[in-house]
Amino acid sequence: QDAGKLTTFEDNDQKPVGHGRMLRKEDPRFVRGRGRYTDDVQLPGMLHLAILRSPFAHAKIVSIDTSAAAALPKVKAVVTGADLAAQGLAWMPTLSNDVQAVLATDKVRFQGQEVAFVVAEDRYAARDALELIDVEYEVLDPVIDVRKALAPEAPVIRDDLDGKTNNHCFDWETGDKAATEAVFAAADVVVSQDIVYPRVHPAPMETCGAVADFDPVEGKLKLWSTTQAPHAHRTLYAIVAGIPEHKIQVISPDIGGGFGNKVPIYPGYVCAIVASIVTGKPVKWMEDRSENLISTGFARDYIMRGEIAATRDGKILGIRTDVLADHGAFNGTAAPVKYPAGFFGVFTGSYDIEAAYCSMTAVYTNKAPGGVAYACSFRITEAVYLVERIVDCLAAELGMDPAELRLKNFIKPEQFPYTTKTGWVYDSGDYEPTMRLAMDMAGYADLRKEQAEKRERGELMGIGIAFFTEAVGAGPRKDMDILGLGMADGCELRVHPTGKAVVRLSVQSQGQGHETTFAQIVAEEIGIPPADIDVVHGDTDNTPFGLGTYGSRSTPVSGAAAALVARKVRDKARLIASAMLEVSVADLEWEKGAFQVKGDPGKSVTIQDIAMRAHGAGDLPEGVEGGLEAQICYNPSNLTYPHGAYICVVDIDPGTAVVKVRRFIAVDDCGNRINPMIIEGQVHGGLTDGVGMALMEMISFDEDGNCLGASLMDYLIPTALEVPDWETGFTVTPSPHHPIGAKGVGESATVGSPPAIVNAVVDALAPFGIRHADMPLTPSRVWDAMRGAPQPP
Ligand code: PCD
Repeated sequence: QDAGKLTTFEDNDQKPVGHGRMLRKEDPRFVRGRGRYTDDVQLPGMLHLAILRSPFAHAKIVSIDTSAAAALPKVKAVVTGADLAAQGLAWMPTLSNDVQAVLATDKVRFQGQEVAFVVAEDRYAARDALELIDVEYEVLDPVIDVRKALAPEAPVIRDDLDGKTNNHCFDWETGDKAATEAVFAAADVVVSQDIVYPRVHPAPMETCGAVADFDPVEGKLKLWSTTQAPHAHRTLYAIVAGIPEHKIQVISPDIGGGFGNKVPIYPGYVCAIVASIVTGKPVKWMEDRSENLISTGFARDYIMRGEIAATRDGKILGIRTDVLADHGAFNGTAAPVKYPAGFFGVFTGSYDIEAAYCSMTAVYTNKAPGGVAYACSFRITEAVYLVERIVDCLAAELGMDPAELRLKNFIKPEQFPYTTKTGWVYDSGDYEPTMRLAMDMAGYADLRKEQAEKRERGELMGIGIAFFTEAVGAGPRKDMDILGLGMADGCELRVHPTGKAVVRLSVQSQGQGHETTFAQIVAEEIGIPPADIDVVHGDTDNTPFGLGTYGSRSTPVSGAAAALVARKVRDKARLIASAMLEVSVADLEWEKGAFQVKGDPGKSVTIQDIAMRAHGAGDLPEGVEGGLEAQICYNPSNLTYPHGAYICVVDIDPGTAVVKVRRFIAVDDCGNRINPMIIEGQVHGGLTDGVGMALMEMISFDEDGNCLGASLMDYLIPTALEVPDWETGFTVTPSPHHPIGAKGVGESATVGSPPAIVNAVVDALAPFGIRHADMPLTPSRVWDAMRGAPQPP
C-alpha cells in the first residue's frame, strides 16, 4: 500500500511534498473494513437504548403507561418526557434559536417524534419493550400543506411557545424592494415562475447514533457520537445538562457520511447521555434506517416564486423572489444566528444586475424539523437552483441561447471583489473562461446541432446549463456565530524531535479525506512529507476548539489555520536554523524542507535537523524556547466564493418518459487545489447526489402527516446505474484572502447539478411548450408534463 505517498502529479508541479494527487491516508483502514464507527464502540457493561416514536403527526399525549415495559427482565429504565421535565431536560435549544422537545411532554408534533426511551441489556430487548409502552393519544388535525399553515383556522402547532397563536416561524427580507420594483416596472421583459425545491434527505450510509459513558466518580461524560461539530455539541451539552465543559469529551470517530445530516443535536444524543447518567452504565443508541429517514436531517422544502427582469436583448436587470419555507415542527436548522434563511441571499447568482429583493416567510408544520444544510452552505443550494432556473426561463422567453445569456450577464473579472445587490462580497472569480471550458469540453455547438436534428425526428434530447457561485467557509466571526459561538477554527502543530509531526484540527472528517489533505497543507508549508504527519481530529479532549465541518468550511477556515500554524512553526525553525548555521536570519532562504544560506546551497539544515535541535542538547538562540510547535485560531476575513459551469445532456424516452443523463460536464473553480484526486471524488459524489435530487428523491407526506419516504424502497437514492461517466475539468481563481488561495469544493457539485439536470429536461421538453417542471423529475412527472397535466403542488 502506498497510501500517504505522492503518486502522479498530473496538474500540479512536481513537488517532493505538499499539494498534489496523493492516495488517501485513511483508505487502507476503510477498504479493509477497519474503520471505527460509533456503532463499533463496545464498552464493558454497555446497555442499549431504543426510542419510542409517535405514530401521529399531531396529537395530545393523554397518558403514558410504562409499567409493562419496565417489568421486562432485561429492561433497566424507561424514561418519558414527564421524567425529563422533572429534571428540566425535556426541551433543548436547537442550533437556530428555537427549542425542540427531547421527549414529547404535552403533544407530539410530527410523525416519528421521540416520546419515550427504553434502556435494556441488549438492542432486541430494548426494541421489544417499546411495544409494551402504552401511550394514549388524542389525535389533532395536522398542518401538512405548507400553503395552509398560516390560515386562521390552522391548528397551532407550537403552543409550547409563550403566546403563540399561529404557525408563523419567521419573516426575513434582503435587498432593496423599491429599487427592484422600479427596475421591474421599467424592464422590457419580465418572467415569473413558481419553483419548488422539495424536501429531501441526506441519507448518509451510516445513520446517527451515540455511545454515552458517564463516570460518576470522575463526574466525566465521554460521548462518542456521529457529529460533524464535536466542539459545538460539547458546549451545548455543557449548557443544557449543566455538566462542566471540561468534564465532557465528545469523540466523533469515523463517520459514514454526513452531508449535513450530522450537524444538528438530535434528541437521541441527549437521551443516551441521560440514560448513562441514570443507569451509571455506558449506553449505546443507534438509529435504524427508517428512524434516520423520518426524524432527522430534512433539507430544502422551499416554495419559491422567482421573477427576473431584462432588456429585450438579454441584459438582466433585476431578480426578485418570494419564498414560503417549511421548517417543520421545530426550527432545527443550523444556521449562523444573523442568517435565519442561511445564505439564500446569494440568489442573484453570478450575474451583474441592478437590483434584487427577496422576501421570505417561514412556517411551522407537522413535519420533522427541516432546513438542514444538506450538502449546502446554508441554503446556497436553493438560491442557486432558483436563479439558474429563472435565467433559463428568461432565455426561453427571449428565444436566446442559455449559454449566451449567461455569458452576456456575468460579473466581469475586474469587478471583483464584487458586492452583490444583497450585500455579499464575492472575493474573486473569472467566470467566462470556466464557462467556455465547459462548452468546449461538451462540444456545445455540435450538441445543439445534434439536438436540432433529433427534434426533427421527434426525439427528445435536452442540453442544460447551470453556472453557480457559492459562498462557503462560514465565517467571519464579526458576522457569524452559531448560538453565540464565533465561527473560527483552531489548529495545533507539533513537530517531534525526529521530524515527524502531529497536526490537530477542530474540524471533523466524514469521508472527504482530511487526514490526507491537511497533512498535505502542512507538508507544503514546512516540508515534512505528508506520510510523516499525523492528522488528529474529532476528539474534543485532543483538538483545539472550532465550529466543525459543514458548508464546505474546512478548507476555507481550518485549512487556512493549518497553513498559518505551519508558517508559525517555520518562523521558529528559521531562528533555530540561523543559530545552527551561524548566519543571520536574513541570510537564510527556505527551500522546500530546508533552510539554506543564501548563495551557498551546500550549507543547509533540514526541517528534521532543526526539529532535533529544537528538542536536543545545547543552547538555543536568545529568547527561543525549546520544542517546535504552535497553535492558532483562525478567523476568516470573508467567505470564499467558488464557482463552476455545468452542462448536462439528457435523452428522454418519449414512450416511458424516463430521463437518462447521457453526459455531464462539470468545470469547477475552487481556487488553488490541494488534492486534485480528492476534489474529483468530491465532485463525482456531489453530481451523483444531484441526479438523485433532480430525478428521484423526495420526502412527501400524506394528508395525515405520514412520512411516505420511510425506507430506501420509497426514498430512492441514485446508484452507479443512474449516472454517466462524469467529465470533470477545472479552472483556478485563487481566493485573495485565503493563505493558500483555496476555496471550498465539497458541496459545489450538489449545489450546481440539480439546475443543470432540470434545465436539460425542460430543454428536452421544449417542443411540448414546457417552461418548467418541478423536481424530482420522475417518469410520472415528466409524463404529466409532456401531456400538459398540472404539476403536483
Ligand atoms: N479540497 C482540496 N482543495 C480545495 C478545496 C478542497 O483538495 N481547494 C479537499 C479538502 O481538503 C477536503 C475536500 O476537498 O478533503 C472537501 O473540502 P471542503 O470543500 O473544504 O469541504 P469540507 O468542509 O472538508 O467538507 C464538508 C463537505 C460537506 S459540507 C458536505 S455536505 C459533503 C462534502 O464535504 N459531505 C461529505 N463531501 C463529503 N464527502 C464524503 N465522502 N462524505 C461526506 O459526508 Mo454539509 O453542510 O455537511 O451539508
